[in-house]
Amino acid sequence: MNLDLFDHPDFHSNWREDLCPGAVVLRGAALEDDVKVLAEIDRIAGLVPFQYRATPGGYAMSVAMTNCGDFGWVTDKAGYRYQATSPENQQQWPPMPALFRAIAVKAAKEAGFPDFDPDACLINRYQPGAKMSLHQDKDEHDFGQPIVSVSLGLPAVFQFGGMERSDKTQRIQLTHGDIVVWGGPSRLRYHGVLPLKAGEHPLTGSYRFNLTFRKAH
Ligand code: MD3
Ligand code: FE
Repeated sequence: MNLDLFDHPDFHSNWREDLCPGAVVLRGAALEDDVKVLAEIDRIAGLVPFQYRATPGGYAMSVAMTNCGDFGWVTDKAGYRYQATSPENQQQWPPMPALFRAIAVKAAKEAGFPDFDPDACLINRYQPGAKMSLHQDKDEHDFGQPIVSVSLGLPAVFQFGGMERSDKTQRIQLTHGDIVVWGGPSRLRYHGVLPLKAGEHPLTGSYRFNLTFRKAH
């Protein structure tokens, strides 16, 4: 047995946890691309800055957001929706980088969704205290397509429940490099993120980033 393998800087752990039918965690699956992905996030945020958008009820979200791809997810007093342009500058969102698409498509394939064809990537940025209340992702047109989530930076406690808001929830920690694929019978489960604990990550400082890849249209 060659234990040195595990000390080598090129060795990245990557293991699979089946959470519930249709939901798979690929631990560490984005580690090998972390620096490149973070550089792309920086570049995209330079084109369309992170915004604290308002919910339809008029409250500012604690999570800051931007998007890339053919469509971006936005919210304001008119409601939640996908649109092809940014409300800030009326321009198309920056294209989805080929690397982003490749990571998402590969993860979906590993989780049993070989036809995933994302056209939207929502980029969430959490600072300490930022959270996302329990919700369903149901603004997409085809629930047969999964959602792929990539976590980077500070760890978060992710919460997922069932098909009703009142269903019992489970908690899992999502850390730097983890990818989760939510499809099939898990696609419409309620989920959320507990308030981010303050900390310092060597690559992202005091932030957590989460990319969610979706087929919006
Ligand atoms: C479970 N984002 O942007 S990603 C969201 O960490 C969102 O920023 C969270 O929920 C975040 O909508 C969680 C994990 C996730 C994404 C979609 C799901 C879990 C899901 C869809 C169905 C069930
Ligand atoms: Fe969600």
